[in-house]
Amino acid sequence: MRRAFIALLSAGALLLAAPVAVAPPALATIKEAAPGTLKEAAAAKGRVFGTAAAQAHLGESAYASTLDREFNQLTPENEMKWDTTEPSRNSFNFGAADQIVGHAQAQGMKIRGHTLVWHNQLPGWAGGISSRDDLLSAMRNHIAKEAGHFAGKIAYWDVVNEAFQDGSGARRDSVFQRVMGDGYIEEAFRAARTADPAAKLCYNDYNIDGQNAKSNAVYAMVKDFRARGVPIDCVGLQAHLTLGNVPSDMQANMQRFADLGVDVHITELDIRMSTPADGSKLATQANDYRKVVSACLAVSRCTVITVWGITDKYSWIPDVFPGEGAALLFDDNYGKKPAYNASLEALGGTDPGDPGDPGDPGAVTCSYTRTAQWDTGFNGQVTIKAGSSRVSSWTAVLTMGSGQQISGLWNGTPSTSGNVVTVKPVGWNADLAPGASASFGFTVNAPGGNQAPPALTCSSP
Ligand code: 9MR
Repeated sequence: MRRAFIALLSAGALLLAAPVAVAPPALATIKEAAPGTLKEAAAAKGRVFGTAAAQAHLGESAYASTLDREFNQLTPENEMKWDTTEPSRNSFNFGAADQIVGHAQAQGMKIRGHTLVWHNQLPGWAGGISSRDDLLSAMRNHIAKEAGHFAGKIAYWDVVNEAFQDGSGARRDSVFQRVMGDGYIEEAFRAARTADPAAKLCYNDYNIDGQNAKSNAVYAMVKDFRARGVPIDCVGLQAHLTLGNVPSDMQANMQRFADLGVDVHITELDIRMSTPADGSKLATQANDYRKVVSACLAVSRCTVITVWGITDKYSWIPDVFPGEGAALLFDDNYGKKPAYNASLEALGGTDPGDPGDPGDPGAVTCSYTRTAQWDTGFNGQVTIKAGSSRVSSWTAVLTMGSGQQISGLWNGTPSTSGNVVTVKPVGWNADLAPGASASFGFTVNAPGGNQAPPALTCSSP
């Protein structure tokens, strides 16, 4: 026998469900003691927690729901790169980028533009220019058109990416460097400021996470830019790290950049290991993520932490480093890895999937969040959480308000009777270990503008 819980969503939902059943203590049933997602925990610390994401995967429901649940900043992984946006000269294609930007905006996520000037993923026509004036004009046009197209939507731009060499800290030998010389970086920043005055403009690079010749060179450049009034607002430390090798001076390195008057962002965090993963490697990785998050929290100007992908399934690592991978916070099946829990804890959060209230043996509780809204509808997400005993299945019942209709539902199996929608699992998310949770999402059409949350109850099985 399972108990059913009525989750009180808001005073409005309460009125819809049962106008007389005022029961304030039930609120405590669904109230979490600490933030339960990365983005909520980061927000409580005044930080943003982001991920790279690919437009091509947004149609995969577990991908989109994990993205939307956990992250409040999105970096398009490839869609804004020069070869995609300007494949031939002065002919622009923003289709894929517009789509992923639209998704991020609907979710209220900040967007990181990535990246305006980079030697990789550069179209052949640009790489073939040999006159300084011509390349400068092509670069200025690219920045004006791309940053101009997205102006007002971008929180941060990676204006120039990876312009320094490993080891020596000398400038990387790229077409920009060869043809335009050292001055191209500041030209790019000036053009970006003109095109989108509201975006924070960042220099982004890898292997500058600790203090070394390369980060020293970037430091000297930022110091010089600040002294001469070249517009730069932030430095991105990519943080593509290997297991057990978080630089011990990462915090000190971030602090020295912050002391120049720029924000510091961790922009592409992943921590790779030799595959297959095992418990010991995953524990080391969790500790590594904890160190990175804690270092950021110790520096007040470290305001953004972004991981380079949601799930290990789509990480760039195995393609480039064969035999390595498992570098991210969610495994191939979107399961939370120890690194996820360590990152959340370092941010002061607690996984609501942790074994919960021992006073509720066998019960499930549920909660609702609105994940997007527009004039005539909204998206909602329901999370069902097992108590201290395993449950083999669950049922959630949504009572829709007046003028509301569910037009799509994912990660659940709905059946509708009048304004009551009963949702069962889809199979893979039926069985919940003690304290574990499952979520489903749905879209509500509400042409009359009724945004009130549906009333929600849940039970097991
Ligand atoms: O993750 C990106 C991968 O899908 C691309 O194939 C690759 C091509 O250059 O770029 C990857 O992202 C890179 C990022 O844009 C800049 N820093 C290093 C990242 C990993 O290579």
